[in-house]
Amino acid sequence: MNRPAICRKSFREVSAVDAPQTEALCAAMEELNEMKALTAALDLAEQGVSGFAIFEALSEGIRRVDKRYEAGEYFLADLMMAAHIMRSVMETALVFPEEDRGTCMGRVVICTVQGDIHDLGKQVIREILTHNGFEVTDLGVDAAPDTVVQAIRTHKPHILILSGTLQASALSIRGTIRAVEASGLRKTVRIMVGGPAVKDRSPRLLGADARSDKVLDCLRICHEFMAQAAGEKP
Ligand code: B12
Repeated sequence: MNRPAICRKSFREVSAVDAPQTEALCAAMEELNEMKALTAALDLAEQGVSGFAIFEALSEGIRRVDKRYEAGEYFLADLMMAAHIMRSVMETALVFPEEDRGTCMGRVVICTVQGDIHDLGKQVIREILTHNGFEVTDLGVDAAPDTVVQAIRTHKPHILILSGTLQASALSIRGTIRAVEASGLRKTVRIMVGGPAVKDRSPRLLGADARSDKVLDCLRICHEFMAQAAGEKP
């Protein structure tokens, strides 16, 4: 399907009035109907509904899919289909206008940590940051601590973002930060962690500088990190 040429609203333009309109998209995701989901998302985009509201509807739809999975009505293949639909809608309906990309706000390295292949949350964060002027290097999923350390050496990021979804990924996040500490590079980079794996966890105990589950927090925190870094310059 071709991408529509319309200019979509930014993720920052969240509006409560968008919510009722998004039920069709939510339901299409729950039914695992890709064509219906794409049509509903494009309709919403044409109506000017914010990209964030569309993303939230997809996330709610995927939570409904998960409930059915937990109830034994859906299986792993259905979760894979849900992820496929989410990616497909995000690629088709959540396109950001190129002209919004300004001068480089800072360099970011992002990944899903070792042992975890969930990446839809990470993907959205990457898009939001890229759209807002950050230069983002995405190491993908299942990123080993050594890969992360090497990426810090190569790309010299101001910020490292570690995402984890599985419960076990909290340990992987901690292990990755320990590897960064052991490499002597910890002082060169601010670290933000997020995703369901670290919900309710203290960032300090994980060795991170910040933690959040909300994609929109991510942009605010990155701006704060950059302001702090600027303040530290001699
Ligand atoms: C889709 C899905 C999959 C897809 C993933 C595809 C992909 N490319 O991501 C597939 C089918 C591959 C999959 C595989 C598995 N999955 Co799965 N999966 C899901 C499901 C249904 C949705 C996850 C999702 O993408 N949600 C949408 C995204 C956008 O939301 P999100 O990830 O929560 O991220 C949000 C925030 O956390 C935030 N965020 C994320 N990272 C960061 C980072 C920062 C810095 C910030 C600020 C924010 C942030 O961004 C998002 C904003 O809303 C969840 C159920 C659920 N309720 O979450 C199960 C779930 C996570 N999976 C689960 C399991 C068990 C598995 C498997 C082990 C299944 C198996 N038997 O093989 C494998 C794991 C393989 C592995 N090694 O990782 C369990 C995890 C249990 C646990 N607590 O550990 C869940 C909860 C299902 C369940 N009810 O049991 N899964």
